[in-house]
Amino acid sequence: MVSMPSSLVESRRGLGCLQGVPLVSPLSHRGYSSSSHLAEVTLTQERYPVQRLPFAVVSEDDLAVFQRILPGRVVTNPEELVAVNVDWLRAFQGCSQVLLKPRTTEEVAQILRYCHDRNLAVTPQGGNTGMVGGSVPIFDEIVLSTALMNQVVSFHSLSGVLVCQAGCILEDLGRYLEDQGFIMPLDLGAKGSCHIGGNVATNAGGLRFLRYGSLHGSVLGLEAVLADGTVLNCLTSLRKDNTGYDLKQLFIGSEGTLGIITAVSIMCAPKPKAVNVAFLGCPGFSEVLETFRSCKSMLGEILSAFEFMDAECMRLVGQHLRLPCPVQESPFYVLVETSGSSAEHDSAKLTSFLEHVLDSSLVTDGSMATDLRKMQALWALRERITEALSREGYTYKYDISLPVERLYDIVMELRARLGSSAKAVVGYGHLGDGNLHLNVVAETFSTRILGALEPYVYEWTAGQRGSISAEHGLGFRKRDVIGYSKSPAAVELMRGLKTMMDPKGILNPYKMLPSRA
Ligand code: FAD
Ligand code: 2HG
Ligand code: ZN
Repeated sequence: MVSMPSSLVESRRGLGCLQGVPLVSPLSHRGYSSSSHLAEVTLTQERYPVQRLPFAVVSEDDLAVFQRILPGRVVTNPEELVAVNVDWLRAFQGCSQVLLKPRTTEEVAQILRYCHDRNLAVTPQGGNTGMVGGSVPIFDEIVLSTALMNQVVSFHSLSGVLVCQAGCILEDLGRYLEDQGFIMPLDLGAKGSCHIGGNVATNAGGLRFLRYGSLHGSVLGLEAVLADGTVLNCLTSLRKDNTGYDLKQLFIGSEGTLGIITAVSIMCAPKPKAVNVAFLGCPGFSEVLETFRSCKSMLGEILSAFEFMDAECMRLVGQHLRLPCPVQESPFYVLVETSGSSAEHDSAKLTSFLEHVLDSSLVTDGSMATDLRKMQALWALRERITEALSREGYTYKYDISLPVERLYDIVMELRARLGSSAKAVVGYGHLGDGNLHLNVVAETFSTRILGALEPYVYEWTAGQRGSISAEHGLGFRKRDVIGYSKSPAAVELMRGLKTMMDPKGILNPYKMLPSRA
């Protein structure tokens, strides 16, 4: 029998929570840290109007059952629970008293079967790098981590299909594949911490989307455990399979609300033989757009990324991360990556593209890299913007897709609207996919700034027929604004699916679907 932690006893009286404990950044073990100043994080239930649903509270008997299923892998030590209760952005904090660390699908099934019977709520958690408060409990939900489900099951070098458990870290999978001449079809700044299961659950986009497309295409199969403990094995490795509804698609982007993904089968790409990165300075946003047009027409099939950032982003990565700007200071910067099979052919194409954009004054200065270290240094300027922003202060995040020609308008409008109340208003992102990361940084969270931003940003985005969440999902933060991008009929159908698959609502409650008015 596991002894009952005193904080758990308290929680039965009044949901006592972990407050004021110094927080360890979830990414710090891999060299990233989310924030240099460890300010206290406010409990989500105090900051937002949310009511705990009538789930059971974990009892001593429950802990004993969990211990039997997962010997030595039931965590109740409050210090160890801090990191899983707080999200990467330090914007949301729950007060879970239990962390479960299964190793196998069968263990996940036993846990969910039990939680379902007992009406205990569960938050699935991968690397806890999500941006919308989806990965942490809101109240005292049990955290089920995939951290120990990190085995590769198989890799087939002819088809390029990798089958692995959900808790494999994206970067580890990349290293494993590299040895065999392959790469993962997705890459993101959080690769050192995020899990492939979390990537699939959020339908992560990232830096290779332009080339390899969405996980809805590259995930060939998956295995998930449903709310009542049923194991759904859709772990096929076939490219083509039109036998009935494609159930795996339901779980891709379902943010832990329909089932716990325990394994995935994913199609990987051969490692490109020649990779080049060019980092360019542009005098204005219209030149950024023209550079993109030239890129598509002159680089064609070898173009693998087209990312942009504004001068404010460059200032912040310089100030907080000491990353030097490799080109002359400019209002905008663009990162172009090519990936192909012939170094000579690709560099000839890239050279003529660069001559064209420099001659036509679309670009004022540029820096090129072909060796790995220099390419990584150029990529770091773009990949580490999120980290630099968190060091600047509290960040209000918007992740929107728009017609590409309107992508920067909202950044300028918000600068005018907020004036000096914001420390920084920045725009950057996956321009090649029409995806803007609009971030507003202030000293601390303030309802006044939030009121100036919302619903303004959502209304503006809907007015452009854009999406209010291009790649990060809805989680807790954005569940109530789904209506800006989805019709009432679509939201009702989603609710119906949720009710059918999880009638007691135990899987990641308070997330993704809007609260009932
Ligand atoms: P978590 O954060 O742990 O969880 C995210 C959601 O998935 C939660 O709702 C959780 O309940 C659910 N979940 C996790 N695992 C499972 C599972 N096995 N089964 C069911 N549900 C599960 N995102 C992008 O799309 N593109 C980017 O370019 C990008 N760059 C980033 C850069 C940085 C520096 C950071 C910090 C984040 C970035 N993100 C990006 C956001 C984040 O990394 C992704 O959403 C990622 O896919 C989350 O994976 P994770 O393992 O950390 O999941
Ligand atoms: C990126 O593309 C991520 O860097 C994070 O999606 C974006 O922090 C953000 O707003
Ligand atoms: Zn992104």
